[in-house]
Amino acid sequence: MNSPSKPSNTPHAVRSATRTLTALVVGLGMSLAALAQVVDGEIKKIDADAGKITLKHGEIKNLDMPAMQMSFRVADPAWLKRFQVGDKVSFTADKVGGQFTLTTLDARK
Ligand SMILES: [Cu+2]
Repeated sequence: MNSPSKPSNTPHAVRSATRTLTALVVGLGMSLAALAQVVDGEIKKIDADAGKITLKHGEIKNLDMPAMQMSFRVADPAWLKRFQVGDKVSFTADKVGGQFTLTTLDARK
């Protein structure tokens, strides 16, 4: 009664996350993922209606961009709800359809 945890939970969750990540990377195109550099940032604003997240970010070498604060479109709309203002994140960004877009976004520990 006191031990409801199942040993199979963790491997399943990891497998699930890996599958999701793989689908995301394939969906975005491997060339973008291969070129993009992981950058540290902090979330300053989330505009769910516009599908944009404003980040204060470090230098983004693959976009030839110095550190600044700016807004990005998001590759996955779920991020608009998963993250909060003040969250420290690491991300990759690229130009997709002429607009600066976050192609990956993860909480930073
Ligand atoms: Cu910028």
